[in-house]
Amino acid sequence: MADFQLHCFAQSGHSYKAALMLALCEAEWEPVFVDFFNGAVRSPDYQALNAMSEAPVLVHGDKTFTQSGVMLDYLSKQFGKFGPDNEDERLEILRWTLWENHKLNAYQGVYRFLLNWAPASAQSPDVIGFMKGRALAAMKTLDAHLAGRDWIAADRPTTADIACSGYLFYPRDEYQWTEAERFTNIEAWQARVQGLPGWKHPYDLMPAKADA
Ligand SMILES: N[C@@H](CCC(=O)N[C@@H](CS)C(=O)NCC(=O)O)C(=O)O
Repeated sequence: MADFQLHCFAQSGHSYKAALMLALCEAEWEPVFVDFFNGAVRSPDYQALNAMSEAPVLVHGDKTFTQSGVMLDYLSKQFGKFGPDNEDERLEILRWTLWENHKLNAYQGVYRFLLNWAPASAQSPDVIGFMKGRALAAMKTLDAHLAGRDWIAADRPTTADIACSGYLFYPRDEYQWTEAERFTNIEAWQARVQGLPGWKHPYDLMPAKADA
């Protein structure tokens, strides 16, 4: 058995954060497929693993972690990588990790879910439009922050960069982004993230139903 098990699925940007961190740290890990689109996170077995009914879940020996930000913090300490060098950096990483969970990845994730996988009865144009507006506002915030800087929270990549990567590498057509909805500072930063040794696309790191 590998050192780490990550309960995840390919379309999950929240899971991608932990999967990408494991890959960048060259950890020995294996994915455990979560059949999210068939309601797996609501099953009693899964809720025994994660009472919050969410993917991802990270298992390391006798330790079980939920919440991607907690996993990134734990893994950065385990591997001595992508963590802070001082208290100011620690707080800056925490600030962006809290923000991405609330504003960036939460809205992008729900917006993309509604567009692609929600039942027709849940695809209200008003709700989708609202989610899209919130997702774009968060991307505008990140784009402005990245103007004139290479990395989000320090002068080198940290878990804040990995956290903000959650939903940004999925195909643009899954969000139906138009050509006008482009963020050049985010795209330049994404190229730097993609250049990190061990980087992989979410669809190459985590299982989907067909290959589970
Ligand atoms: N704050 C959580 C968010 C996790 C999350 O929302 N995961 C989605 C899948 S990508 C989920 O399981 N959603 C179930 C639900 O909201 O009912 C984290 O960062 O781990």
